Amino acid sequence: MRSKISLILIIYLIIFTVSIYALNFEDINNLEYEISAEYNHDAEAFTQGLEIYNNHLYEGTGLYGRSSLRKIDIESAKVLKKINLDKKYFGEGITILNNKIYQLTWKEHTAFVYDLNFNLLNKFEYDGEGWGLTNDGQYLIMSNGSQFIFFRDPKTFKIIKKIKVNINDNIVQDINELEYLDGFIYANIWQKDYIIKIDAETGSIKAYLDFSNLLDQKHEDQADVLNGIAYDFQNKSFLITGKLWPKIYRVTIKNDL
Ligand code: DDQ
Ligand code: CA
Repeated sequence: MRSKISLILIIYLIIFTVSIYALNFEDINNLEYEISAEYNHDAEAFTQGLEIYNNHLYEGTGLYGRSSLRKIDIESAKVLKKINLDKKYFGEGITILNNKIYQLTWKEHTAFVYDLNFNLLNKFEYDGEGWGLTNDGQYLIMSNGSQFIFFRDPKTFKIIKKIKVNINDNIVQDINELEYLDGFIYANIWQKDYIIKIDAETGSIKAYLDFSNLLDQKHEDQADVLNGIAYDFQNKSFLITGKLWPKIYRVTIKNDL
């Protein structure tokens, strides 16, 4: 009996190891980028959501007792508006659609909806965890720490469809902060130093950006990982940061065809 259990365990271990190795990024495009500017970022902000709307940066932060929603002037890093969430909520991804700000919570099954002045308009309840949030102009697009990304109706929060994030059919989990642009979803993977570019129809990963060279510029901690992607339409570039990072970086992709 004991040996049967250990045999099963060994088989699982082999399958697990093989699936990890299958996740090599050799087949997919490593996008070159340039960091054209850097801005200050509140190193107390545990970044869980990042988006640009009408040339202002909006940020949602996490941790119990420190969760907030902020409107920020990019150049000066000045916080123009801020509300704190009740300490029972761990704030997660944010996105703005039809002049409404949506903010997820990690394990509290609650999404908050605010107007652009941060007045609370509505709340939705959902199953499971809340991680990243973005939108394609029609649907809210949400991650929950799994390999799935869900498209939800912004009026009802109902799930319309889901995609499975994968490289050549090997699933990729821990999908975190998101940013939708032109048919693709750019995503952080929790505790990984790269951003992946996902086909929003199929879930297949088409390319990635490697930010491991930015690592020495952040704190040395397991929690302060790369997280936060916001597309800046005016400057055709992304702003990226991490949880508790002192800087936000402007990233322009060079070889994206
Ligand atoms: N999530 O972003 C992966 C969804 C949640 C991460 C929560 C990590 C909590 C760590 C607390 C560290 C305190 C500085
Ligand atoms: Ca984002």
